[in-house]
Amino acid sequence: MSETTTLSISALYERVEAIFRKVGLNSVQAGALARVIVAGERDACKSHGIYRIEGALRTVKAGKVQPDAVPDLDRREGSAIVKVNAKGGFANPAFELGLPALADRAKALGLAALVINDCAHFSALWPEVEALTEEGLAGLVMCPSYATVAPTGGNKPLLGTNPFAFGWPREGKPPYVFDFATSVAARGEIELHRQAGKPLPEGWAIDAEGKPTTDPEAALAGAMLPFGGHKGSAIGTMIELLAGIMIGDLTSPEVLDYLGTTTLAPFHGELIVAFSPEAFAAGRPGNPFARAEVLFEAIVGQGARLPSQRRFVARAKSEAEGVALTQAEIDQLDRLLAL
Ligand code: NDP
Ligand code: PYC
Repeated sequence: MSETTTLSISALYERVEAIFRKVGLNSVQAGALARVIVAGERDACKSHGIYRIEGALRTVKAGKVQPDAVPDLDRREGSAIVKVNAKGGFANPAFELGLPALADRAKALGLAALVINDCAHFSALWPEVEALTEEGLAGLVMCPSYATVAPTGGNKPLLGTNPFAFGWPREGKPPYVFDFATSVAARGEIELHRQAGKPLPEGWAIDAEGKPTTDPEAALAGAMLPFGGHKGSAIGTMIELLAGIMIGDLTSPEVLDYLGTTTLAPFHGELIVAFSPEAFAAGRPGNPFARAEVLFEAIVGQGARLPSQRRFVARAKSEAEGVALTQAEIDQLDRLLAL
């Protein structure tokens, strides 16, 4: 077990934000990126924590994201579709800008969507569904990525790892939230296995010849596999349709053509849908939140755990004790701060 150093959440935030400010991100971009990365590290989601800083910096250096972008909210009133153009910046500040209008309209209309276009995107989606559940709304979030996943029955990268997240608000308790790649695992997990010199579990990937592999290098050169066979393949395809083609933005193969590499943050759009459970259940028997609790209790009553429980436990620990980082991670932050 390697030695760890514990930083408070605010101290980690200050370091991450300072790294982004040093390479020229404006305060809107740097603040939103630092919030999402620190939240990942705080919740022990290592594949989308501080590990992502270097990828974001490479993307800035390659000129594939606008470090000083100021996202633009289309202020037309009344529509259930709220649009934010990220102006070539990262998705996270665009989400923060669009959230109040999305929540207001979902409460007023029962249902609303936020479309983010023209953004670089590297983050986990649960911070966004949690922001909706904090407003008492249920939410769905999805986006493409770059072509790294073979459709079931195929053998070449085509779909993205296309993350898909859902949240349901709970009175006085952490929300019900799931958030997963539609590939067997996030690509970040494969890269972390490669860095640690560990083999992949079987069934995650195929090599460039289409043969099953547990070698992370061969997997990165070949293709990842969808989760759940044809079912994950179909959900990944739905995300290309809804959060790529339908919103007039890039699909995962188009993103890979545009970037020419998977070492930079993908550039595409994102779709966020917010639902008011009260509005949908109006006029029907029972309170939707109370009924949901009966379902959650039945799940837990069988000994199963709810998704995100691991994260909420990790969050409580980080909030009480700070975030434990290895010496290599501290060195990485120091090196990036000295750039
Ligand atoms: P995981 O497989 O680690 O987890 C998926 C979900 O399942 C989580 O909500 C997790 O909760 C839950 N879960 C795991 N085990 C159990 C269990 N035994 N019982 C109940 N629930 C469980 O996620 P992935 O590796 O697929 O994805 C990781 C992250 O990568 C996601 O946040 C995703 O948004 C991000 N990602 C981002 C992409 C992008 O392009 N921006 C692309 C692909 C992925 P818990 O966390 O509590 O374990
Ligand atoms: O982990 O699959 C992933 C991923 C791709 C882009 C951002 N995260």
